[in-house]
Amino acid sequence: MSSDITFSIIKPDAMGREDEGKILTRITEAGFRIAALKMIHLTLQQAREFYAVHHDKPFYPGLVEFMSSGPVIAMVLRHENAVEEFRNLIGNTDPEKAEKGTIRADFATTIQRNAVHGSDSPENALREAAFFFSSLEIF
Ligand code: 3AN
Repeated sequence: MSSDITFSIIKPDAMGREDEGKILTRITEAGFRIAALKMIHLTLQQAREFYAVHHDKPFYPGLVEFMSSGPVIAMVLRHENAVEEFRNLIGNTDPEKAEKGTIRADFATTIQRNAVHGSDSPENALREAAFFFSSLEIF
């Protein structure tokens, strides 16, 4: 399966601090091309569906409440080996463990409020992109 796209969300914590411009600059300066982008305020139900894979985890209720707490920016990004390259750019889920210079090291505050989402596999990138965008909206 193609790995030239990944899917990302700039999360409500980063949006609330108005860090979205700086984060988008970091993403494009790292060579990612924006193939689709929209700002959206997820309902609780939409957040539950998006994170359904985590429904049995203890952090799930807090995660879906947080992700529906304010607007987010959802985007599809193009790059060679996009999924892996983007996860390298954002760093570890836990900002305490995120490598210096990564987006999460610089913008995340906690493991939950971790500024950005990045798909963890090419299959999930396609599924997540299709959750937010129709094929006509991905360039
Ligand atoms: P990643 O986003 O780095 O792929 P996942 O898929 O394991 O991480 O987790 C999805 C989201 O769930 C994370 N981005 C984070 O917001 C939240 N999360 C993961 N682990 C925890 C945890 N232990 N406590 C609170 N929230 C968590």
